[in-house]
Amino acid sequence: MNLKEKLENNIRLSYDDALALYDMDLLELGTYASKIREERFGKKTYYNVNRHINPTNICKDVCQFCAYSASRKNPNQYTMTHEEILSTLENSVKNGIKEVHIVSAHNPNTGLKWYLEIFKKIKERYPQLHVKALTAAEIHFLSQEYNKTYQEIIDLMCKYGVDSMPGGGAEIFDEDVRKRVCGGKVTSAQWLEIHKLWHNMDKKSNATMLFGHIETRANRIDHMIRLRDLQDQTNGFNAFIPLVYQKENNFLKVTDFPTAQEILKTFAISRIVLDNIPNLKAYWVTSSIKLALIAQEFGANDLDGTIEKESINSAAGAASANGMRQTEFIDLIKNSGFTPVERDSLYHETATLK
Ligand code: V47
Repeated sequence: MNLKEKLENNIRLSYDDALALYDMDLLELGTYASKIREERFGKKTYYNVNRHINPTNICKDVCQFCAYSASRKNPNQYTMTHEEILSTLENSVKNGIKEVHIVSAHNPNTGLKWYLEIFKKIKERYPQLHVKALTAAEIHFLSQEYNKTYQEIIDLMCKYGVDSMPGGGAEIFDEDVRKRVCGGKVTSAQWLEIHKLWHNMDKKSNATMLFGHIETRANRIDHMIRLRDLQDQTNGFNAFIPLVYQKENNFLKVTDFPTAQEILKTFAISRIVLDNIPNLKAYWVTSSIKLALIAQEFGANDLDGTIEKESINSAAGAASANGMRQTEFIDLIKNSGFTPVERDSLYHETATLK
């Protein structure tokens, strides 16, 4: 069977097939990806009302692409107290957030309890709030720093009230590229192992892929296939999130940036190759809202959320520091011909707006 026959008959693609998709015409690729999206979601596009909090930017690791962590490029170190985090949340809860997404740098000075007790405090004050927190990179850091196994950290996360895990820290799985962009932190195998352990607790997580820097198309396909293999075993990933590399204020020397066509192809290919991960998120923060809206025509069915404040990607140049108003989000999705559907963190629909 040739590639087009496989696409027409929804046959799972091999690594070589998947790589060959990049040579296909963009609009043809978009048609195949849209067909899959339409069959599963029709015109619905999911978003959620959430708040991002990044409690510290002091980091033991040095990722070349990161502009957020405190370094000679970003001398403004900070670590929030639990009171500061809770008072930040007070306003957000009044604004109607359903999820708090907490990701920190790898700060060796705070102690393990600072990382964990905040979840318990949030749950005590706002039991209805979904806590999405601690990337596999943070879990790896905490396990090394405090001499605990991954499973012990995961048990503590469950005990302290973490509901789901975000997809950060995956970057790009290819070992050579990974060494160059973020050598020293969680390895690809460890990232996958941590998510597997989390899924084995009957919990959900997301998976990201940082692309548009020094990786090749082949590296992206390899990344997707490693995720697809794990998802076959666990079915624990809710969403795949291709993150477009932002170039400001970091240490990585990149000269060739992906065109909009290349970004859209990557979305469409993700939708086709990751046949077992239900949601494809066009994270508007890194793709820009304009391209995220167009990505709806290339397989994406989720645009993430209102965010309120974003520090990691905005430090590297993304226009996301102040999030987006819910009304604006809804209007943009509607005006692009799709139906905005508010979802909770586990992708249950909470409100559909006609
Ligand atoms: O892992 C860091 C990325 C990630 C840059 O799970 C950069 O729902 C682009 O994972 N250019 C953290 N990206 C953000 C993240 C995330 C975001 C939204 C939703 C979810 C989810 C997860 O940000 C890091 C890293 O890959 N990042 N620097 C940069 N210069």
